[in-house]
Amino acid sequence: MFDSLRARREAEERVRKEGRLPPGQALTNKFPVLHYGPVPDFNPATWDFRVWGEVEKPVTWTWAEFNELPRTKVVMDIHCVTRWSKFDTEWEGVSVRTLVDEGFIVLKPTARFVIQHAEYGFTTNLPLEVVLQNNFLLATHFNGEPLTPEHGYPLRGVIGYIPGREDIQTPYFWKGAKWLRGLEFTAEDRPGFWERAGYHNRGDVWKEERTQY
Ligand SMILES: Nc1nc2c(c(=O)[nH]1)N[C@H]1C(S)=C(S)[C@@H](COP(=O)(O)O)O[C@H]1N2
Ligand SMILES: [Mo]
Repeated sequence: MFDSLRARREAEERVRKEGRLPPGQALTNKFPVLHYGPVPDFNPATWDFRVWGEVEKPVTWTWAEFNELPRTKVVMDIHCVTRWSKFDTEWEGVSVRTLVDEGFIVLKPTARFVIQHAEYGFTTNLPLEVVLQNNFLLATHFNGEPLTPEHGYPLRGVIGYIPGREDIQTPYFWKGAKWLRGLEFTAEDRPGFWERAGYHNRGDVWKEERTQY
């Protein structure tokens, strides 16, 4: 118990020295669960993933089809607005950048924002440029295992900090929707669930953009 407390402190000191601990954050080795509402069931026979809005052709993928899309792995640090940070987390799934580059999604020039739509109507919004960054992924796996139900199985958005990538934006972890069912590309920005509840619209972890007030 005290050994693990000391190990946590030492790990936190290390990431602080490396410049990877954002202001107001603390390192955790746990993986807290945070969301509003119940954990939905998953039925692979009826699940689908929709892409619509400012795209040349809306698409719908079944679970089987989604699993045929090109896959990517990314290691990043995730930062929750409730002040815990988890380092060197490994995610596997589908990169929106790859889907666009390889023509699975054809954007209209008017597309500027992306709304993630999840089960029970949960949404969160990001600028298109952020969704196309390497630190945003449609993830099916965490640390080599399928997501657990409470962390978003079968699919969630994830966003985090890739060490050294000061050139790309890092929003807080709430901007990854668990139980993700679709992406809506829009011309205008539209605040999502937590953004309407008072969270910051951009939520940059390095600028501590936690709330609007
Ligand atoms: N569908 C859905 N996704 C969600 C949320 C939610 O309420 N519903 N909460 C967000 C918030 S506030 C956080 S901090 C992260 C937490 O993810 P975790 O439970 O895997 O740690 O999920 C985000 N994604
Ligand atoms: Mo959160």
